[in-house]
Parts: sequence; structure tokens; C-alpha cells
Amino acid sequence: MIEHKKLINGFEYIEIKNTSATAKIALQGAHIFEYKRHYGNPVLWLSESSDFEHMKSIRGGIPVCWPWFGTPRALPSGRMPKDESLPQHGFARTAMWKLKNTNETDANSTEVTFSLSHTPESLKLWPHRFELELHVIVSDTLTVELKTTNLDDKAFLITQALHTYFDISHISHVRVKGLDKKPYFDALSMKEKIQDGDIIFNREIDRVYQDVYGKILLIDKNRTIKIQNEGSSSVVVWNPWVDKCKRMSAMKPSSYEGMVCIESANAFDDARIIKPNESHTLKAMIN
Ligand code: TA6
Repeated sequence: MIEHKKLINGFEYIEIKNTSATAKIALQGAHIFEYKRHYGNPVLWLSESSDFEHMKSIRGGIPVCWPWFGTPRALPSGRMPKDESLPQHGFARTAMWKLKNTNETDANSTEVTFSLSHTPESLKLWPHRFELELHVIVSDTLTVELKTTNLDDKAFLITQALHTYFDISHISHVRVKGLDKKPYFDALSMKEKIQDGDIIFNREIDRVYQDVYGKILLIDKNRTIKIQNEGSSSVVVWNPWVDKCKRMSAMKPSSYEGMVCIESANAFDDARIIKPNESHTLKAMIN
């Protein structure tokens, strides 16, 4: 079943239900803000104090960070837009997307595709003509594909992320496996480092890992979530911990205890150049 729904303030989303799972996806940002299988806790974390407001990104779920991840300063040197008033994580996550296609494939699986194209406003922020599609398959696995097509007559460069917030029992119970020996950029010390063993959380972590091709495991007390990416070799791991959490919008002071972000990305050295009439797809499979 696919239903179009609206919050009291007019915020529109679609609700998907099948025999495997339920999901909710907002038209603003093509933002998946709920994904639950019919057993266990929700897979995605959503802040209790999240705003569902026009032009404000939802805190939780899967924000689509595009056409840049972080600040535009994070683009590789020589290619960085200078204007730091540009929005953090790009403009796609607060733009209004179109629902392009829906398909109730079978009782266990539903597919939907959202699309976004350049507008006079987007061209002021980022001077390129494009088509962006988010294809989502809601089943026992949540599959998310973000396809960028260059409609311009010159190549452009993107960085991007599916900035997934995972729901966890408690931050002190989880560890992240699959990144051992991987090089990473530590956004807190601004240094390049190498991961030693699994990641455990006992302080703020904000890192961009490179050369990641295998499965990543988020191991919690009573469940393990697996993340497999394609068209990507970078992964961001983030938990704001105590102090940053207090400063974050749409988070309660204790929110950091119940979430961790493991983001499927093309960030920093994994930026992609897309030629005219060519496409690049970033894909995440979560189960
Ligand atoms: O991906 C990690 C990160 O870039 C952090 O530095 C953090 O502040 C964040 O994403 C959340 O950003 P936002 O713009 O959604 O508040």
C-alpha cells in the first residue's frame, strides 16, 4: 500500500506498507524518515524534537546531502566554491522533489522513485543542469539509489552522502566493524589517521573513511545492521556526543545516546566527476 499523507502544517510525505516493512518518505528532500521491519526496533533514528518544516532538514532518517557533502570547502582543493554562505550538505535535502514512479512489485516489496532537477534558484547556488533521482526499495532490505545525471554541456564534480541515522539501544553498546586499517580524515583534529580495530564510542566522532568497499556492520546488543554500498568508497561515521549534541538543532541533550550516523558517501578523495549526459549512482543496501 502506498498512501499520500500530509501533516497539519501541510508537510507532505508518502507512507509505504507491505508484508516486510513500513516506510515514510517526505517529498521535501526525498527524505526517508522512517523504515521499520515488522519485527524489532526501527532501523532509522528520528529525533523526537525534529521539525517537519518547510526548508529545514528533518533530524534523522536519511538526509540526502547533494551536490556537496559538508561545507563546499570540503571539495578537493582547486575545485572549491569560495562562498561559505552556501548551505551545509547542499540543497537537495531541503528542496521539493517530485514523486516520479511507484511500483508495488509484490507483497514483500515496494519501489518508489523521486526526482529533482535544476531550477533558477538551484542554478544560483550551483551553476549546473542536472537530474537527480532517488530510487527506494522498501523490503526486508532498505535499498537506496541516488542517481546523478549531468544535463549540462560541461563536466561537473559532486560530493554527496546518504547521511543515515541509525537507531541504537545505547551508544555505549554499539561498535562498528569493517573499517579496520582504513585511512580516515578526522574532522575534529583535522588530521589523517588510520583506524585500529572496531570503532567504539566514548567521545565525539566525526570521520570520513576512504577505500571502503566491503560490508560495514553496526553491532548492537541485540541486533546487527549490515550496510553495503556501491558506487562509493567513502563512509562517514558521526556521533555528536554530549557537548555538540546540546548545540545541535532539533536534538535533545540526550539524543546522542540513541543514534549513530554511518553515511554512504562520495566524500573528499572519493568526489566524482560526471561528464555531460553521463550518470553516477551511489547505492546503499541496509538490512
Ligand atoms: O556527517 C557528519 C556531519 O557533517 C557532522 O559534522 C554534523 O555536524 C552533521 O553532519 C550534521 O549536520 P547538519 O547540517 O545536519 O546539522
